[in-house]
Amino acid sequence: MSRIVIVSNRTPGKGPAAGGLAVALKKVLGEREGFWFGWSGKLTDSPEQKARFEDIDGLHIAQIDLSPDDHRAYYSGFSNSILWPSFHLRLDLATIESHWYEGYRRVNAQFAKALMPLLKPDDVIWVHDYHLIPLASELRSLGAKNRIGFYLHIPFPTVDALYAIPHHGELMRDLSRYDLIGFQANRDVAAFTDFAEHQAPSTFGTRPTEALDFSKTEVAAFPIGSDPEAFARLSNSPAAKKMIHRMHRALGEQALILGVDRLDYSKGLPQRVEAYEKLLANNQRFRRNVHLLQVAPPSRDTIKEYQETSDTLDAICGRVMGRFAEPDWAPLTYVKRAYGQPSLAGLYRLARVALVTPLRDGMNLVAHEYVGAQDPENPGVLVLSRFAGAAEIFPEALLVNPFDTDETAEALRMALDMPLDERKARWQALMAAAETHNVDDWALSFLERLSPGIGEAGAGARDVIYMASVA
Ligand code: ADQ
Repeated sequence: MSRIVIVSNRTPGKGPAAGGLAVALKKVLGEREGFWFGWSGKLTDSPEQKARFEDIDGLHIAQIDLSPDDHRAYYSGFSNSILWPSFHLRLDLATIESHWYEGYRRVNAQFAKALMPLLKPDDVIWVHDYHLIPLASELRSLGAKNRIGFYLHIPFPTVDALYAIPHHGELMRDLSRYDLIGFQANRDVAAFTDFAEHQAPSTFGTRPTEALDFSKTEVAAFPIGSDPEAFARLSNSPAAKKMIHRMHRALGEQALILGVDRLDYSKGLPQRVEAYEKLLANNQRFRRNVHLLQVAPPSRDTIKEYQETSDTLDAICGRVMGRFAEPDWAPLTYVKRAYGQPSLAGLYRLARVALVTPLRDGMNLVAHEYVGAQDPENPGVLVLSRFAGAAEIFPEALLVNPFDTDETAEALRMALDMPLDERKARWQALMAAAETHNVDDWALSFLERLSPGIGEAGAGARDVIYMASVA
């Protein structure tokens, strides 16, 4: 049977994997032959061109080091200061330095050169995310004929935002070298199709008459999910119970409103706290009866726009504290650190409302995890941004426009006032959707589409909600 080769920017580290994605892909690799390839996390002035193999937690992992300059241009530069903001429609936050593109391509070429000698002809290659868009092109130029799939974890941009990205024509040509492109949501498939069908030949061809040919590339939505049953179990684990106990002691009868996010401008954190401020301003009865806990570990904090988001959030949390806090009551707690999954599951379980309001998000796994961790007899309410891919999966959540803080404040009020019967009915529908879109089936459905037969056990569980073959 074909081996599976997973390629991502970073390879998983030692110890319990942080995210459901790493767990799911580990499971895929644990059940089949193959290996995971990526950057080791080490920087060195003259990196070896050959990959090192290491077994970590029973996984075969092949890694390369990068030079500090290349890494800066590829990771903080082109990937996270140009592609991330543009794909999230935040062109105002993009910083463009033209030399970053060369570093981005150099690292992709370095990945390809180190990966190529490790490949067998029938290996199936699954490339993850925006850092590695050119990888298939680079591999093909070295002679790879393998099936290669690409999965984009973040949203695909509108055509206008795409045009704002330097070298977008080359990047789109790179995408056409994949056999399968997977997106999170129908929204992304539609944006890609819009580009592919309406591309102006004079803009995208190497010559004025040459349009890009996507006829050999299949494009489909494969919405990622979590492992809701694992979160249900975790929410009853000793670590979760300890967290619940600790929070109970601090909160008493106050209803907990919870936000859990990386500290990223795409997550809409300042807008969220502003909505909470409006809830307290408009509804005196909630003061002393609710508490917002926002957990937001720093992320990409060498990038200026991330530091600015952190400063803005500090300021707005301070403002809400100054406006509403009393000597014996604080309206919110803001914790800038990461927690293990069991502690998070405890927080999810206790929270009467999850406030998941990104301005734009590929999927948003926190929404899935929250649903999985609820008590079926007394579930909480999910307030969810309509601009998260998760909104397509969870129409029974209270869907809001996160830019409209009045609307979010009103959704918070509705969530806090929602009767038990309605909470249960909504949660049952949400849980059914979270189970349908679980992360294991997601991985198998992508692999099965990329290489029919490879998913085996998972083949029957395929759940692709939309498919467009772009000719
Ligand atoms: P992210 O932008 O990182 O992922 P998200 O989908 O919410 O966003 O996943 C975050 C993960 O990190 C969750 O599993 C969550 O439990 C964990 N996490 C967040 N805060 C944490 C904390 N304080 N402590 C511990 N863990 C924490 C990108 C895309 C998303 C897409 C995912 C997966 O931006 O849209 O859903 O990939 O494809």
